[in-house]
Amino acid sequence: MQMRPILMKWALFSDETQDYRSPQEPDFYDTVTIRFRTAMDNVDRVVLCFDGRRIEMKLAEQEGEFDYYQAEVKLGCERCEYYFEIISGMLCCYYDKVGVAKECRPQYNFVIVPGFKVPDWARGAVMYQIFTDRFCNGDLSNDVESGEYYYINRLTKKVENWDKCPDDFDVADFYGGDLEGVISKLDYLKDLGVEVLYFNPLFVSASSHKYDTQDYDYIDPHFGVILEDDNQLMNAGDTDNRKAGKYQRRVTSLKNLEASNQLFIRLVHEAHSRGMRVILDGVFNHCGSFNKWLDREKIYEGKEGFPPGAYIDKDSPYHRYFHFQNENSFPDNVTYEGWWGHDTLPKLNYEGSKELEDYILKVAAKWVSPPFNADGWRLDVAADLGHSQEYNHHFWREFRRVVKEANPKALILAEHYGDPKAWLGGDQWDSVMNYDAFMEPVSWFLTGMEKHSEEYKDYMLGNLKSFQDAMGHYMANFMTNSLQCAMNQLSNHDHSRFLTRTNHKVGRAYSLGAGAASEDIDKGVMKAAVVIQMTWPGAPTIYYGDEAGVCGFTDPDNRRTYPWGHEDKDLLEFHREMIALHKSSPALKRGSVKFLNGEQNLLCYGRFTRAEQFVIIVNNDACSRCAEFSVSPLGIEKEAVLQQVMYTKEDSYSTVPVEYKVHGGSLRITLPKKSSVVLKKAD
Ligand code: ARE
Ligand code: CA
Repeated sequence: MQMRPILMKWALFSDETQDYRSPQEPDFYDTVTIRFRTAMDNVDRVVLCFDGRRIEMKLAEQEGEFDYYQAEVKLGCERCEYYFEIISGMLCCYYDKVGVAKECRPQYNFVIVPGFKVPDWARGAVMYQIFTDRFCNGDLSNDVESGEYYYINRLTKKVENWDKCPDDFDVADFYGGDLEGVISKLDYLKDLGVEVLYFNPLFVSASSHKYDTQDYDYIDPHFGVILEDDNQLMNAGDTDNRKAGKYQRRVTSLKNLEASNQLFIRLVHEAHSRGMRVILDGVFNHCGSFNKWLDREKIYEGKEGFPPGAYIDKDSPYHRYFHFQNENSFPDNVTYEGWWGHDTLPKLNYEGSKELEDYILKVAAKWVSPPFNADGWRLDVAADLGHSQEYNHHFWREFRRVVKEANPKALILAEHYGDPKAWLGGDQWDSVMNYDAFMEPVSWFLTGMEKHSEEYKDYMLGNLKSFQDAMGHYMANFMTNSLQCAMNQLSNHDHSRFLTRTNHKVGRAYSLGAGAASEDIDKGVMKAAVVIQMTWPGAPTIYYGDEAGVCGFTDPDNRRTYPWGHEDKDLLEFHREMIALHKSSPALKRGSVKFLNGEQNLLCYGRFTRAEQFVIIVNNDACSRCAEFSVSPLGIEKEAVLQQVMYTKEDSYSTVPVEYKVHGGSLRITLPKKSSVVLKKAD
């Protein structure tokens, strides 16, 4: 009897990308072809264990060093799970989403949900997050004025110096950024390579961050349009209220509100005409205390057409929109529930009012429909919504139904910390802001900084094993179509900026100055991070200004203004190059991913399809390192040439092509300290 060679575990592969499952996003009752790769002539059998059935896979193709096994399955309308059993002589092992395993691991099974599709445009799309007040001031006439109104007992302040860092408490500080400013920079963003704009909240609200919605039906006129005439008219009638600090001057003018919505329509139109999409921040767990439903600030009290708010009167038609601890404390009932105790963020009581649910669902559909035509929602604190898990899931199912009905191509992307599986089963969200399987591991691998605590954890810095384990585990929480549109960020408005994190002691950078130069940062590490971001499965999302070298500790320092005119040109050009590379490569946008043999501080992985292969290596060490590893798992031939398409080190980068030869399947390369390379298999 002929002895079989040992089982080549490195060659075993399958995932939920197009190469190994077609169609990748099957419909109800579709027939799906599932493939599995092994080394050539290396195994006896591959069994597809599909929903309790054992299906013998057939050897369908031999190519290069591999055998491709194949099986077809007919779907119904239910979710199914599968994994593979590989048998070679006496040996048997399993293959699931995380890779080869000795035992079955049901939590890592591959999953098919018939009919679950994410918007095609969102998969691997390059997104750009804009905190509008701080991005660009395109219209001076709509600026919030100093002393215009009170917000949490503090008068609004117009910050006259665009380059000044935000103060400690800056929710009532306004820099004047607006939609006109964004429109004026659309060509800049297009040129950078951006495909999707994600806006922090834009609806009427008294704060600079606008997570406390005053009115879900209109864009805030300070971001939109303020017509002079209206201001004068409104001021005249309300001097007393204003003196008493109660009156928010401009936003209640219908003319301003409608003009602002018109400007938003123009913005979306301008973005669409450049091939860019627009997604909005949907803050539906809570509204703002300024909202007419509560009217804590008594803005609407006594005005024609406005019934009393729930704060003021127990008989308010909005009473059941909120949850009051003490039902006998009217008027001025301060016992309403606030999100995480914030009294500016009254939690909406959906279980108490079907009318409220209907209203918010209408809002959800309205903004993704003509004439507004937004392309989707990012959902604030989405897991907190409602008072029970049961209601929460009910709401998101309804939300998906109405949004997709209104606009089948709309994206539904939730903010979520923790395990998102319960919402990613195909019936609720498309995907999430990717903290666990992106921002967090990338941050501590490269900087030692833990985003959750903004603390420096020495033992996490360069810890490859933890990085691979975390990524493997958390990525398996997603079906691959969800993962492909997960929002992969290095920074955002809730966490310190990545460039600041590279100083390993985040707090120190706090408000040192607008430019990067004064801060003890490491651009080499930033570039390595962007290399990972642009070559990792998901939708790479740039937080405005990161590409220009903006620094900042966590909220509010992470909301510094965009440094127009004094951008870090080197970082900016580098972003442009990396984005272009990402966009031009199907393997980077939608291909498979596989770790290659790395070591402490040396991260090696591949992105690949059957047609295109990339090798990415990051040396995060403080000294130069030599890496030697096999690239065969990516399907690269034993003797091949790899072309360097990007090389980064401390203060420079290069796209000059350099050839690397693969010998006997193995690649040998030396990288200086804090550097990275992206290599592409030459055609
Ligand atoms: C304001 C001030 C802050 C101050 C805070 C508390 O700006 O400086 O520290 O009040 O007094 C919005 C504004 C914030 C504002 C907040 C409250 O953007 O500026 O803070 O409202 O008025 C957790 C949640 C997560 C949430 C963050 C903020 O899980 O959902 O906290 N993120 C969303 C938005 C925010 C927004 C809100 C919620 C409220 O993205 O911008 O805040 O609508 C760890 C934990 C996470 C925690 C995270 C960040 O990683 O694991 O659970 O997120 O830290 O703190
Ligand atoms: Ca302005």
